[in-house]
Amino acid sequence: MKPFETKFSLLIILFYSIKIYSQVFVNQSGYKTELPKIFYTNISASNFDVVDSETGTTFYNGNLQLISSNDPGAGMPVRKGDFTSLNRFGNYFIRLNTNDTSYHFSINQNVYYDLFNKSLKSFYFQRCGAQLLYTHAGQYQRNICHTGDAFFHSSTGQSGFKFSRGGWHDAGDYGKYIVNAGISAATLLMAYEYFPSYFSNDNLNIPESGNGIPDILDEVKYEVQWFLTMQDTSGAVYFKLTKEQFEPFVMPSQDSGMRYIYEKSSAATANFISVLARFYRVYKNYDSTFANDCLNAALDAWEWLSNQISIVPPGGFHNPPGTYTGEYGDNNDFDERLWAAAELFESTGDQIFKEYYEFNYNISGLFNSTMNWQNVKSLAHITYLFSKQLNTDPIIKAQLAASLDSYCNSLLTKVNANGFGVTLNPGEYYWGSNSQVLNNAVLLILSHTKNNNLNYLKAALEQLNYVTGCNAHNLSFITGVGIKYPMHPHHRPSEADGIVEPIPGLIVGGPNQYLNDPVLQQHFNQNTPPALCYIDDVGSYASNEIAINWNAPLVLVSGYFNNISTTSVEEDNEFNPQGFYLEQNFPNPFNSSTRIKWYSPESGWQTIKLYDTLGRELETIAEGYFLKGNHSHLFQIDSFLPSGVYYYQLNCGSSFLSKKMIYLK
Ligand code: 9MR
Ligand code: ZN
Repeated sequence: MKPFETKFSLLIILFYSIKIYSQVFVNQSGYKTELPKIFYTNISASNFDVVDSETGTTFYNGNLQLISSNDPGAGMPVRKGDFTSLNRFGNYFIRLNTNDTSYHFSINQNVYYDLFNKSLKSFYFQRCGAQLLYTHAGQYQRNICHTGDAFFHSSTGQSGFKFSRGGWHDAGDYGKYIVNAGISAATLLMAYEYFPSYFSNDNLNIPESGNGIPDILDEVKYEVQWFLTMQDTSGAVYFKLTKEQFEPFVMPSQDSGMRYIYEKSSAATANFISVLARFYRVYKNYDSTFANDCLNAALDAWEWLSNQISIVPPGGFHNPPGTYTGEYGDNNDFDERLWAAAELFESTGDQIFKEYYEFNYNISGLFNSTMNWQNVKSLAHITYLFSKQLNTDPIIKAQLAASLDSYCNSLLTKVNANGFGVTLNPGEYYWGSNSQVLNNAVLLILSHTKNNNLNYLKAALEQLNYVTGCNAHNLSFITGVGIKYPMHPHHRPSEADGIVEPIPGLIVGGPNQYLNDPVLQQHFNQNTPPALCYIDDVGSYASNEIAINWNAPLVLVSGYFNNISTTSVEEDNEFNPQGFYLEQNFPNPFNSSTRIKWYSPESGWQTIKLYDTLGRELETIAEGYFLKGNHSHLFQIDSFLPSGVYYYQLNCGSSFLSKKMIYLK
């Protein structure tokens, strides 16, 4: 090495190590107006400025709070800064009094739009048996794959071919597994079912966009159609469709060789029931024929399942000799059956399913775990707790609500014990830990809708903050979202397509203290703080792979925060210390003769201004000295303004409140 090169690489190393060890961790997606705004740092500074990145003007300064001098998760000191009350739309960075700075981020109403869209669109990029066209996939266009799906594996005792094209590739590999697809599809359906107005977009630019059906349902239908092919005439459902070995890192269309359907399983059958019963409910208003086919398939599956006294195959599915693809091993199908019964009850109101759930619901406790592919008990309980059936048992519902509340309280305890506000204790950084964090956020959000406890909402937001950059890696764990994100996910198309940028919107598994792959073992050991056991290396399948069941809760949580109406938030003093009230206009859309109403807690000079979705000020709607009390103003706007989404913001002194409006000429 020449002396010059040595010096140069030393410099790089020095720079790199400074970057690693002293940092300011922000949500790289940005901070939504009116919601809490928290960041973290491991630098021992005492205060911080929030600086407008265009003008250099400081708009906020505050003190840092020492959370932990040695955080047990991340093994570093953690300080926290809070700039919640800064509601001015703009682009900023944090500057500590030590002069250390953060990545740039924005404050506006739309910061989660990109994250939400990309995370949902990523399911389209996982489609199997379809060509992805340039119009929908852009540079990630690719040829059709796996048209030969699939042949029965000899372990099924059957032979020959069963048409089973379609569905999503499970993860970084090209396999398709009913069990894992079950929680994934169900979580997307849950998002739509509980928050329909948040998840009704039909403009995601997938092939079905613009067909009048929400894209999230179109995307799930793509999976559901594959589910239907995995059912046997007996009603039972086959466990998975994969090769015997994981594929080489080639594009899906280049992946040749036999793919097999593996044996029937009770866990797969129960997952199938839950998804199809749920799909029926949300889809019947769009296409009742297809929806009924789904319900009937679910009922046939139940018919088979209810005749199996114990788990099928005995001990749960295991790979037969010679097969090394994913196993999704689970020797207990109690929770899957309970969930299937709850979904069928919700879809049919039938006494049989009601009794099954009510007889069994408390056998292994109520809410005492967060859902994951292996344990879906909480999904069963959620369905009953949120049931719209009239004949539910009010006592059971009350028990479930109380149990969910106390479970969410235990999540708050974890938040408080963790330097970064994450719902993981040391020991809980398992394979796919990021999805556990997000599923915890799902429970917090659902519980908040029941009891309006704002601490749950704040905690849910902290979980989203964590995966978008408020973590010890100073990394957004989602490809293509934020500034620094994984560039080498264990995802075959992202690696094989020859494009530097990975396919966007995919969340990686995240820190895994159990070091379940050779790359993790090479870089870390059991003394590594659990939250640090992550590496952006394509070989680290146990920390840097992507998977549909990890992306699904990201869709729910980011879509929720993208759309959340802050009305409930404003009514709370914690979020609105000044007591302002700006009435959300119903019906939204707006037209140029909509009356805007607000309440001023004090007299003073007040303005209402109009902004576009990028936070650019367009014009002043109203301005003047207003007395304490109720006011209203007729929205009068210049005729140049095109129809679209805007924000209007009420401003008095240092207080701001904003609302989204859909303006229709
Ligand atoms: O997500 C699964 C994780 O919980 C398990 O610990 C791990 C090992 O069994 O398997 C993970 O699932 C993988 C599946 O088996 C095959 N496709 C990729 C999945 C994500 O890594
Ligand atoms: Zn495929």
